Amino acid sequence: MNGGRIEIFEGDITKLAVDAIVNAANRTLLGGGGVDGAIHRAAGKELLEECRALGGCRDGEAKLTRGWRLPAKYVIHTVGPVWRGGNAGEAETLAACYRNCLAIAAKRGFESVAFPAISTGVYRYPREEATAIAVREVRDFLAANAVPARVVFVCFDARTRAAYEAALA
Ligand code: AR6
Repeated sequence: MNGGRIEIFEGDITKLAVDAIVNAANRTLLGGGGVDGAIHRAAGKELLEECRALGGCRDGEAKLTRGWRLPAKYVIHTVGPVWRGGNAGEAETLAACYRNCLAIAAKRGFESVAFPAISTGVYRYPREEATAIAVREVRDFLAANAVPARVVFVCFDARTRAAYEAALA
């Protein structure tokens, strides 16, 4: 399955020594709660300074920064959709997040990329639907691209892990 290129990790994404971790950010790119807050705390104030120069980010798009004090070399910041019931283009926007992050990783030659479950926290995207989109987009991208060699789905809790296991099965 996936040639062993997809892994699940249950824990804190800020601990991972990969080429890039993905941040589930907001349009300002100036930090927030959830995984965004954890990444900014662990990376240090230099990350915020670098983000200030980026001028924000549109929903579904992605922007790259250094990882600063993180064990990851880079952070790919993306803005997932706020769940509004499912008829506001949420699925396409979420798919675009995964595709655009992977495109940056491929362009930069990153071997390993770790994703949190984008939009499934504060933005309230239903977990099972979001993980199915994440798995589909990553599989499709890996089938068409040699890089990144490895993608990690980071699950902050057991329910998210179960959702990824079901989506990958
Ligand atoms: N490592 C891995 N996953 C985490 C971590 C962590 N350290 N912390 C939380 N998660 P959320 P969103 C999981 O709310 O829904 C922020 O304020 C969490 O359990 O972080 O895209 C931003 O600034 C959930 O499964 O992101 C935006 O305003 C997943 O990460 C807004 O939240 C995403 O939850 C974005 O909301």
